[in-house]
Amino acid sequence: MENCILICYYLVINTKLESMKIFSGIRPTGDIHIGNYIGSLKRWVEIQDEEDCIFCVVDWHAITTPYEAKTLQKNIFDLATTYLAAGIDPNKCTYFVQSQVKEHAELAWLLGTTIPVGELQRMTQFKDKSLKHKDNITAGLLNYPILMAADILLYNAEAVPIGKDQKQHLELTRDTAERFNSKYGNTFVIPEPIIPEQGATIMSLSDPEKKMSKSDNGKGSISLFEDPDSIMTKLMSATTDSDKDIRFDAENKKGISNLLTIYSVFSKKSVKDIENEFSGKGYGDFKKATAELLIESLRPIREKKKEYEKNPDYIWSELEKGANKARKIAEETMKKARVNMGLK
Ligand code: ATP
Ligand code: LTN
Repeated sequence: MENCILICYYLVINTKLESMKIFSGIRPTGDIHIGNYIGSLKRWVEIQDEEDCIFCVVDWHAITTPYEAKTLQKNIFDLATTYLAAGIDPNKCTYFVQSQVKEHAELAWLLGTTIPVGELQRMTQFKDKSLKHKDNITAGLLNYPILMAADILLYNAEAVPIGKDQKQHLELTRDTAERFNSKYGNTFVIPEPIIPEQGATIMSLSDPEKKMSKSDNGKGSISLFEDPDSIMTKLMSATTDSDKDIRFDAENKKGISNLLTIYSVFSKKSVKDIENEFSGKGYGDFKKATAELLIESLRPIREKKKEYEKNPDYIWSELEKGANKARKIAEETMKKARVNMGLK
């Protein structure tokens, strides 16, 4: 009996020792869509039991593109309730709002002194967003990846679950950490990306050449909280090709391949099995089945969100507890980074 207790104790300690440090965040820029969910949030929920996870509402990132000051707090609250509705458990991980831990800004400043401007100007997201907001290209937008690097490096994260569009920013984070470590001595852990094999980029339903994005939340995007009628309408009008086969071909049949990916993720069936199931059927049948699957899969998330919304005190108090936990780790990393750079 005693041996058994010892073995269990050893296993618990060992599992903890082996767990990986994870950090990730989403910008509170509006209702999140199924692309954000598949590319990022869903994975967070799956790994929170085994890994040592920190999930953040990255509000300082949300103000780098035009936004309404009056609605920012609502967006932060909405995203924080979305995390919980999707299955994030604050008892299993650390959950907080970025601006509540000032060390993010301090580390971003220090890292900024080590990053060549050319590297920031080369970032695809900077180029895309600069084109979209031509009259408002701020230093904040350019420096965004420095803040993202600070978010990750502050917590010694070994892995970062993200969609494919953020891979370039993670590479910049790695380069920044390596450059800093070799110039000022070993300070930061070099993080790896965790990008889902399936659904790394969910495409827009109306234009399958473009990624689904919060900022284009028209016909192309399905919010996690979209009402059933609207899901059905958007799916039925999704852009597909003029062919008839329901077959995965990411090059030539982008629209149908995107729908197959969505169907596969939510049904947990392989693409091959879905192709067989729908063989001989038309695009209309497949679109309708995809809409019905989405409506049923998103229903519990929508219902849980409504429940959490009734209890804002709980949400804000969990976020505050999380910020206190996060701050302790961030303060330690900052001490090391300051001293290594010759600051006090
Ligand atoms: P915005 O339009 O405001 O830039 P966004 O839809 O690109 O928003 P983010 O908040 O930038 O969303 O991204 C949150 C997470 O979702 C990131 O990990 C990102 O890689 C992932 N993600 C965003 N869009 C997609 C997509 N279409 N498919 C898969 N993952 C995605
Ligand atoms: N840049 C990311 C959001 C983000 C993030 C992070 C993701 C900010 N800080 C740290 C992972 C880790 C985006 O635009 N989706």
